[in-house]
Amino acid sequence: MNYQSSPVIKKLSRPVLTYRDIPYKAALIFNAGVTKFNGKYVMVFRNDYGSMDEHKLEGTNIGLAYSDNGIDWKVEPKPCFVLHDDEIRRAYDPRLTVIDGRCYMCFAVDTNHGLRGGIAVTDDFDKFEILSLSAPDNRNMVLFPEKIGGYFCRLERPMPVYSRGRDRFDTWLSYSPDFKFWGESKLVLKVEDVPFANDKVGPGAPPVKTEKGWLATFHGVIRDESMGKNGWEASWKKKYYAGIMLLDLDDPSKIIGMSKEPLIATDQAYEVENGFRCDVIFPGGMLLEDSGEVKIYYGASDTYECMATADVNDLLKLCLD
Ligand code: BMA
Repeated sequence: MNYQSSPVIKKLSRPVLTYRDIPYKAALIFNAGVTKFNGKYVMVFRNDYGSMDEHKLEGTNIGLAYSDNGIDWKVEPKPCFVLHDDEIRRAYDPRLTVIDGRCYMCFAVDTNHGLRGGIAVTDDFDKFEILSLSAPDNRNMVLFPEKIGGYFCRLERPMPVYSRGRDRFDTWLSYSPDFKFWGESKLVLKVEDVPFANDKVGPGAPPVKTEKGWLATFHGVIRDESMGKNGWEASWKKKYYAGIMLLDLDDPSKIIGMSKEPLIATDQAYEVENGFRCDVIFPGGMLLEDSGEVKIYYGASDTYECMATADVNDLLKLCLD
């Protein structure tokens, strides 16, 4: 089944950021986190660097860009965050949330002993203090912008292997008093709840507060064994869609409503052709403007960073109808 983007979604006619915009070695620019901090739009983006022409990748870092309007971005001269040592291979897929005037960055970490989810805090995007790294396997973490019931909250996607069979990964919520210790974990969104997923569902952008609830994007993944070559790789058998749901303001483990159709699907040429992994939409940033416009930032085909807009009331309606 080929799903389409919701009619409430307006995509920009081009990616907001590609390797061409980066003043240092860059190839795949995608899965960014975006927020507003100190009066500016800030983006941290994943850069899998190497050669676009030869389809060769050498490493990963996280780059930094600023914007006055959320559409035109200026990239800083060097990457802002790199993790690499004997144990840690790389950090990637950053997400940003401002809490009490400080900027928190969640990220995924590949290590020699599993995939971990990290949380760091920064005031200037130069110095980062790492507050926690989860036990493996867990990642795709996003923080809510305020305490709920006296605790900080994060959505996350652990990866159970023995109990659910291969790749049946659901979205969970955990609480923390201090960003270091996480617990009271609750199951939020199950793969089987989402018609456009048969493989995994994970958090997208950090949730946005509205009068009706926490508006939260997520990714829904369909594995289709009949798919073959669909990008740089010899074979790529998955499609990623962005979905949208509404979580209870006081108990964000409770889903108030969810759109049964994807919010964003691939359709633009740069989303379906010549990418590293085509047909992937991976939302990582969502901003609610005073006008009611919602800006949604997403990685497309693991190759470009893109943006779409929608009206907040249309998004709420999608969740509640
Ligand atoms: C996931 C993550 C994402 C990526 C997606 C599609 O497992 O690795 O970073 O965008 O796969 O390849």
